[in-house]
Amino acid sequence: MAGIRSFVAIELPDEVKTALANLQSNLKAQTPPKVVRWARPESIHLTLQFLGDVAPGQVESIGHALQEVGADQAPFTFQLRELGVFPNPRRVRVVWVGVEESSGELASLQKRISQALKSLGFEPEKRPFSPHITLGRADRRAGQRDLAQVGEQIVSSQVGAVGQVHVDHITLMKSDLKPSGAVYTPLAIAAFGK
Ligand code: 3AM
Repeated sequence: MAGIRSFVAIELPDEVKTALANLQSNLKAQTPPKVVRWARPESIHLTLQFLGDVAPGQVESIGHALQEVGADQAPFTFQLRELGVFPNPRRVRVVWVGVEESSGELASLQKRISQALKSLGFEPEKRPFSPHITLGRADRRAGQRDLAQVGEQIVSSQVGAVGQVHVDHITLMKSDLKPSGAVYTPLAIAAFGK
């Protein structure tokens, strides 16, 4: 049976999605067209771990593993501030909003998720966790010069505080890749219990 493309995410409240949509509108107005494919505001999230294709029979045990992690987690808050790009301004692939959380709760939550999923056979990402909110991705047809110009514009922008997110659950999300963009659907929710 086909796998279910999945990832673990933090969902964002509607007011933050509205703030991100406004930010995207400003950026769209300031950047050349067809260089960045902007994410649909309603589907913007923070990815904690990408799982790839999951067997349908595994969804329940992943949900349980996440619920155990959530039961031992207290709610916390992070800030969204400023813009950046991956991997660097000359070679833009992802345009993101920065995540600030000084207590270390977010990194420790991500580590516990990755440990719980490792015991179910999902290898942790080799790259260090770099929390961010993807606003858009480089269009495959965009030229290097346009991309470098947008990269420079983004990293020299000063947008300051964009919003605040109170986190009280994590979500196992299904990703359906469609020509018009990925469509995300929650498969399981793990509420924080501490
Ligand atoms: O929320 P962001 O954009 O950071 O980039 C994909 C997205 O993260 C990422 O998983 C999230 C939901 O699609 N993703 C997609 N394919 C991936 C892969 N092969 C991946 N992350 C790591 N490895």
